[in-house]
Amino acid sequence: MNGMASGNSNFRDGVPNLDIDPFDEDFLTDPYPYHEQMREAGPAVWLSKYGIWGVARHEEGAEILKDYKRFCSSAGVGLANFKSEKPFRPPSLLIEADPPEHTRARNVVGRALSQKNVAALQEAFEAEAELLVDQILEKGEIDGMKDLAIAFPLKVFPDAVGLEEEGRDKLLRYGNMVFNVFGPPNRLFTEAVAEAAELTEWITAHCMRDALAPGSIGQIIYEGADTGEVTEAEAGLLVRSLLSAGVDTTISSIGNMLYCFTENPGEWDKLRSAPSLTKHVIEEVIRLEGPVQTFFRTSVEATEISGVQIGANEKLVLFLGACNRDPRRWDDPDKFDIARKPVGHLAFGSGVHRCVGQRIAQLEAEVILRKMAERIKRIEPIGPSTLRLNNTIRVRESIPMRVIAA
Ligand code: OVV
Repeated sequence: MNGMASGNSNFRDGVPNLDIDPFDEDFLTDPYPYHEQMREAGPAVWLSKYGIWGVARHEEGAEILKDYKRFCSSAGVGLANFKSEKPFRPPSLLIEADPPEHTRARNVVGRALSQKNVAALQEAFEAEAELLVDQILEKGEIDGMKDLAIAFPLKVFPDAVGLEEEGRDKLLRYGNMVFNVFGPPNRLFTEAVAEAAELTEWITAHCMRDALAPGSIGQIIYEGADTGEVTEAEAGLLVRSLLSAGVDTTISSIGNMLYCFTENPGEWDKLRSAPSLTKHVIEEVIRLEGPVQTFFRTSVEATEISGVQIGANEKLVLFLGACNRDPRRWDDPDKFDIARKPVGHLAFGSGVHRCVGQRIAQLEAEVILRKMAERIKRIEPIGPSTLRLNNTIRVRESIPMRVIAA
């Protein structure tokens, strides 16, 4: 199915037309050859199957993310155009909004997730990491996804937000749904939205002020309602944003980190002898194997990108994972190199929407990686890892691996 377009009614004259489906199983399983094809075809390519633009080069990806005036988010950051299609849930006040409304919401969340508030979580994160590393060393042979990449964030992050213990598996299903629904109405999308009624009811109830633990990040969000910056209902939607954005992404990143090291045992040895690289390693993992592979923007008016004419109200899909492997920007881009300091990668986005939870996400990954590097001499695969396909997130289903104590 994938290849050059031929005889498609959706043909755009004078630009590279591709009939790649970036959301089919083939692409989601191994996006990298398709990324290269799109990057080499031009600065923006016409994806005729969906009638949208694809952007796979770093320079243009960064330009679009930074320019919220020309490329808005309020029409949705998935394939659906909110100007003509009804969103499946009330839009996010953060990612599905533009300044000035976005700024007001962002300030409230930015304060809740400040350096200081996140630093206060470190001790609890470390205690949980210690416990999990004890457990995996006891077992020896583990599933890196279930035993670490899911277990760790699914405990520490909802604890930080102030969510009760009961029913946290629903968070996994909720995140999976939100990220599938950014894609086209394919099988992944349809199966996910089948759960929408149940999960929406659950998440809405658990984002209410009284559902959140005292002193939690969730309660700090509600302080924005006390000051009158947002309404009580808006504060609930902002807590929903934390729970939507903060689970799958960190699970994916920690899993992809384990995957990178099991595939590159030499890099594990290097990290153990240079633990000061830990922070950079995490950036290198998400440059190479980013959790969020795609976000969309919508052109506000007719414009151009590196000479390609874009019409008004057209969707553009940004391939963040492709930008982060653009050989125009990175040396040896497909190589996992823990000594690389990948400043400028787009895994957290860029511009006014740049990930507001970046610091807490980094802290989770840093704490678990430091603890592992301290106590584990070697990690090795004991079978093939598998992927859990999602329209937006690149995440493993399972990573069978052995851990050997230092
Ligand atoms: C970054 C992100 C992903 C998914 C959902 C949201 C944000 C939200 O604000 O709901």
